Amino acid sequence: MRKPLASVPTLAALCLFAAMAAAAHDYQLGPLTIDHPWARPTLPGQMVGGAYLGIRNGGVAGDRLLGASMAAAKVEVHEMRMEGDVMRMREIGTLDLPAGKTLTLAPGGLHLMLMGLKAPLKIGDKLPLKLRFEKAGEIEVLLQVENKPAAGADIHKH
Ligand SMILES: [Cu+2]
Repeated sequence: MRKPLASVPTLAALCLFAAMAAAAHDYQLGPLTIDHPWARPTLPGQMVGGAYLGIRNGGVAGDRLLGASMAAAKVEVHEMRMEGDVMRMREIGTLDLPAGKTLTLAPGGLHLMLMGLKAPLKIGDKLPLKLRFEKAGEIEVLLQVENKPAAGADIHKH
């Protein structure tokens, strides 16, 4: 007699879940979910880098990202956008997080600018990054250095 195969899909789902859990990492701070903070690797001598993450505000009230800091660099919130045919980057002080919305910092748009890097960011590095919010307070997350395709392809969510 054959064993019932009912458990196979369950097992496959579990494996998939485990694989996703290993690739993605997120953090909860009150109503805020901080999704997969990551940064691009940098070359030796490169003083600046970019860091990215998603912030979902699952609460009923708006909040605001006031800033971020880390030991390895000075961190500023930047926005990159096309003005005519010129790509411009500017510092924006804080980021509004409306209730029920997800804000995504990704290459080519909003990002955390890491300035004055003391050492190159290498793939596999995990760097503590402190995020400061107006209402939810502070949280330390790990910035994972990895190569991701540009253009908002969110591979960890597939
Ligand atoms: Cu920038």
